[in-house]
Amino acid sequence: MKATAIAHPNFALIKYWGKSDVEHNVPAVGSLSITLDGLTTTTSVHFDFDLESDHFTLDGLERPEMAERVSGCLDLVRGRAGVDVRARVGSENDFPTAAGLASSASGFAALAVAAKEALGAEIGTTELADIARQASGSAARSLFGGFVELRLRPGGRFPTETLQILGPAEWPLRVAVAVTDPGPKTTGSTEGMLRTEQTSPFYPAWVESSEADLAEAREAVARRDFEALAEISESSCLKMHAVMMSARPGLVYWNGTTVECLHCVRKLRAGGVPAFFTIDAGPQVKVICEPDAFDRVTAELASIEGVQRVLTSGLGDGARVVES
Ligand code: 2P0
Repeated sequence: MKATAIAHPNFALIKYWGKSDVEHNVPAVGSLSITLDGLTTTTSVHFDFDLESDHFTLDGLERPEMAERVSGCLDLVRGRAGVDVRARVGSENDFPTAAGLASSASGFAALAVAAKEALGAEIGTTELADIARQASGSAARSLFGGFVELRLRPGGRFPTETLQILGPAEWPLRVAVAVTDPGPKTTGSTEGMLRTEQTSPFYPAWVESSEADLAEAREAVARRDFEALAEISESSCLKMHAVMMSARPGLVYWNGTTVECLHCVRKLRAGGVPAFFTIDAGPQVKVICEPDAFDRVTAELASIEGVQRVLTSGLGDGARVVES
């Protein structure tokens, strides 16, 4: 009853921010993302009837503040497998945790896959994505590789459906992450989303406009139209940050270097370099580019004062079992 799985973070190009059902963690908007191959979470789950409670370590340290969410995810898998047994869970990230690098996405995707394997539970892909989504909205997307869409399915068997829309090799874009502050973010995503919903006057407009953004991005991906994807992705990112900033108190995840990076990328694209940015709930700037532009993009980002390091990645596969 032991298995190890790996998963990679994903970065949303059309963003998820807000929940229609907090208790069941149902997103208020669909999202579209790319799964990376460069950063990896490795999670081992060992179910053991001798344990009285679940045990969880992240990068070798006990993290009691995350234990409830981990056990909640395990409960869903245990419920489907019909067994009542506790687990020892060890998770390792080869990149900074909780710094806006989507560690909860890769973490809960790897956890769901490893737990299902360890219990030999018969859970289909759609249902496993739904289990991961309940643990962390973005985690459902890391179950799949390449370009991935999470769609709302009100009234369906599951409230969302997650699917791959293009494989990683079908449009092999590259990603450079300018790390401007590797420390943990000031406000967690769940808290930030609730504050935004409750206090931003622009939140309804954000939700209303998301379907059109998704459709535009989906079409750009289908056509492999880089410029169109760049425009709609930067628009979704900036719109999400605008609605975050309009909460009370406003959520400002950026630092000065974040803004410098954003201008750098815009200048590069205006000069014909195929690159665009996206920024999540943290100050790091993720730059997506065509392979030919990759060296130029990483060199430009590395030269910006305040950029501490540049992580690089291609597009990769979804979460998978590596040992059972
Ligand atoms: C996203 N983010 O689409 C957006 C953009 C951050 C900014 O999904 O509350 O950790 O656990 O469902 O998945 C981060 O949110 O939030 C996120 P919960 P999660 O990638």
